Formats: sequence, structure tokens, C-alpha cells
Amino acid sequence: MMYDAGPSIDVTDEAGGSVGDIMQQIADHKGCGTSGGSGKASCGSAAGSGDLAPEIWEKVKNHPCYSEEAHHHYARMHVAVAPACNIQCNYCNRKYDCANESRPGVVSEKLTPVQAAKKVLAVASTIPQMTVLGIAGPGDPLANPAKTFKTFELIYNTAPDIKLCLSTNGLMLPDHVDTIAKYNVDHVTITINMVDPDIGAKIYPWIFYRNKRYTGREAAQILTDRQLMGLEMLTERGILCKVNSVMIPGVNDHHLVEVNRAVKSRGAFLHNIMPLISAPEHGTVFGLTGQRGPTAQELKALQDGCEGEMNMMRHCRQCRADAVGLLGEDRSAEFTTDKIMAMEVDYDIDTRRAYQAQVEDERQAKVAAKQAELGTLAGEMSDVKILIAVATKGGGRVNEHFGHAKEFQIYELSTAGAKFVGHRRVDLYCQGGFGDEDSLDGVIRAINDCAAVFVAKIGGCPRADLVKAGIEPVDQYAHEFIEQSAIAYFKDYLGRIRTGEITPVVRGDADIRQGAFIAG
Ligand code: CLF
Ligand code: SF4
Repeated sequence: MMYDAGPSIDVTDEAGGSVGDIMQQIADHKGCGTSGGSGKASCGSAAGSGDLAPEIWEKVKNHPCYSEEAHHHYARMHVAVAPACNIQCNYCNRKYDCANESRPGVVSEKLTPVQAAKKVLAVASTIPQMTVLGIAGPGDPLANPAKTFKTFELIYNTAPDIKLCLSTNGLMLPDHVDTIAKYNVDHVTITINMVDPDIGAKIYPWIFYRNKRYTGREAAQILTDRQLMGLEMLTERGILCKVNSVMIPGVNDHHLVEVNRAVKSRGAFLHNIMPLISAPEHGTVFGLTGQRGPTAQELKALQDGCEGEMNMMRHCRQCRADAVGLLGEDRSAEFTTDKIMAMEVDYDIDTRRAYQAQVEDERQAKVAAKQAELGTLAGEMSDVKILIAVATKGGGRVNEHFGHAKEFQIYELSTAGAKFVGHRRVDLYCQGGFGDEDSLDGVIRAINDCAAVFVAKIGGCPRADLVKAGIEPVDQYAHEFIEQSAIAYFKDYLGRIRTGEITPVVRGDADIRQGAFIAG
């Protein structure tokens, strides 16, 4: 959707409908599971153009966080203009990125709104598939409202094709809903970890609200009231809301089902349950007290359990507050202030559109290939489900070498097709000429619940170790589309079971990697 510059003018979308009408339709949509033709919860990360009302699809189709499908093709960037925070979370150490939206790792540079706007234009002219600007910290954007909204205003006026996105802890959200709407920030994430203040008191030691510090249950009560009020106010205005929740085993893991119901009933569009990242070296309360994060299977079980209520986001990378690029890659080091100052910035909306049209063609080809392959599974009767890991650099293709993979995408295969269910970050195996055995052990632990790993290429040594661990290395689909290849593999897999060539075994659990992101 394209908006004219200026916050107060009457704007019209490309299809000719007024944005006001679209906002109303989204407001009427009222969250997942209440519209769409399938009778199933219809919106959410895996939804496609056929599942959503056209005006909502238009809003999410190029947003890498709101559409799983889009995240293979489109990039986001964050600008770190919001250093202060108004609450304390036990999983956050203030010298690290906001854990609501980012993995633990320091922000390289804090920016002024003017610097941030320059950076956005520099990135937009270099990475034409960058479609979304998010403000997600390193503190809370709404604890820094002047800087946050000045940045949005500058971008709104200079780069009108870029979607604006905001992530907040929600404490000050009700006070800023009008301004959020004014700048057409049409994607807002609220981190909601509880709706029960007794549980909240175990997560938040204090909040600072209207010049007063609150602690314990009282603090958590104010926070939950403000979060839910803000969510309702936004969805009533037709602003798409995603809820992020940090899964903290033994603290809020079972309770998140209740959170899921509470946010769904208030119109949240998507729920993103993320694993707690907690290690002593982060210096957080949870890190220092030894609070563990969930295992891969615990996380998936909770996400699966909530999916009947509402579609779940499973492709979140817990990005840095200054992340740039496709989810899962980080190109922020290419866009430091020094480098931006030396860059020739040529922000050309037509070039961006032309590039995005090519991306769209590739994306449509991918969807068509998947649908055609799915047809070949028709008539297959089996309750076998397996997970596979895929090495990819993006574009929805199997196009990364095993040794170069910094993460593996995880798909669940069944007679229903191939479904993206998560990703696992790993240390690089290839160290330039030799393989790192420690890293290989880490990779195997990270994808231990998978029956196979799809790669563009793999060497003899890791191949043998994977086979020994019961994970089949598959390189026959190099550079092909992931889902199409996965469905073809699964059909063959079922055939091999029938002939007795293989016996499916129950795989073990897998590790979610802790610790800081290694960029590059
Ligand atoms: Fe950024 Fe967040 Fe917007 Fe996305 S991230 S402000 S909604 S543009 Fe995305 Fe990153 Fe997960 Fe956030 S992968 S941490 S969900
Ligand atoms: Fe840290 Fe974000 Fe929580 Fe603030 S809201 S304490 S910055 S995780």
C-alpha cells in the first residue's frame, strides 16, 4: 500500500479504497480465527493470500514478521533511537538490547532521529527488499516518545513506501494510540508475558509509571491493565497488533495459554511465543539465578497447543534493536554512521518497486511449485510426521552449504504438506578450510529432532557424523524451492517406509542455542 506524504491528508490505497475503510475492515476482523473461509484460524504467520481478507493481506504480505511466507523474501530494519526504559524485566540487562524484540548483544550505535532517517534511506537504496522500519529499542520506544515519533515522522515524509512498525512493553501505549495512528504505524507489537499479576511479580521487579515507582504485584497489575487496554484501543482503530510473549519455564509457560486467549479475544492478529534466552554472562536476574529457557520441543508443544486458538508466529529471530536485513541475517555492520556518511544515497521508489516486482514473481513461482507438488501427495494415507532442517540464505530455496549455515530452518512434513515450524541458530561448522568438530556437535544437538537436513552442498566428514546421529544429509534438491523439495522428499520417505527400506524412529529433543548473535 502506498501513502502520500503528510500525516493528516486523506489517503487512498492503490486499489482505490480509502485507508479509513481499510482500517475499519481490519478493526472488524478482530483477530485470528474469526474470519476467512476455511473455518480454521485464518490469519497469522503462515497465512497466504487466499486465507486473508484482501485488505489485510495487502498490509501483511511484504512484512517479514507478520507473514512467514514473506520472511524468505523481504527484509526489515530497526533503528536504535529509544535508549530508556520504564520497567524492569528479569530477563533484561539494560546494557543489552531489549529482550522483547532482540537477542542479547549490545547495540552498536544509538542514533538521533535525523541519523536514523538517513540510515533508513541508505538501507532502502541498498536493499530494495527492505520493506519495514521497526523501532524496538534498545529500551522501550514509548518511554522515548519524542525520539520515536520524530523518527516515524521523518520516514513517513521521505520514504512513504516503507511500512512503520513499533514494539513496546505496553505501559505507555494507551497514551500514544492517537499518535501511532497519525503516522500510519500500522503494525504494533506488545510484549505480554502474563495477565495474572502474581505471575507478573515474578517477571517484573518494578515499573516506573506517572513519576512513581511501583513494585511487586501492584506493578504487574498496572502493567497488565495498561497492556490490555492499549491492545484493545489499537485493534478498535484497525491497527494490526502482534503479541510477543517470552516463554519462561516454571514461571509463565502454562499461563501463556491464558495469555493467548486474552489477547485473541482483544483482537490481536498474531501471537509470537519466544524462548527465554538466559545465560549467566548476560548479567540478567534470570541468567544469574539459573532460570533456564525452554527446549525446542517444549517451545513447539506450547506453540502447537496455542495454534488451535490462534495462528502462531514461529519465525521470529529475536533480533537486535539495530538489525538490518532478512530475518536471520544481520547486515547492520554495513550501515554504521561512518559508512552511511560516505555512501551515495539514491532512494528511488521506482527502482525499489521494480525490484520488488521481481521478488513477487519469484515468490509466486514458489507458491505455484509447492501447490503442484502438494497435488502429488493426494491419496497418501499416513499419520507419519517428521521434522527436517534446511540450510538456506533466503528466497525460499535450499541454497546454503552445510558448513556455511548460521541457522537451519525447521519444517514439519506430513501428508498435509510442509509447514515451517521454527529455526535453530548454530555456530559455523566451516572455519575456512577445515571443519570445527565442536560446532558440528552443536549443530547435531540443534537439529537432533530432525530426520534429515537439506543442504546445497556438504563434505564427507560432516555427512558421516550426521548419518551416525540418524540425520539424513540431503543435497539432491540444491537450489530448488524448499517446500516443493520437502514434499517430494516426504513422498519418497513414505515410499521407503512402505518397502521396508527405513523404519521411522522417534527423534529426541533439540537445543535452542543460548548466547549472543554472531553477525557476519
Ligand atoms: Fe521489528 Fe518487531 Fe516490527 Fe518485526 S522484529 S519491530 S515486528 S519489524 Fe520480527 Fe525481530 Fe521477532 Fe520482532 S523477527 S524480534 S517479531
Ligand atoms: Fe529490557 Fe525491554 Fe524489558 Fe525494558 S521492556 S526492561 S528494555 S526487555
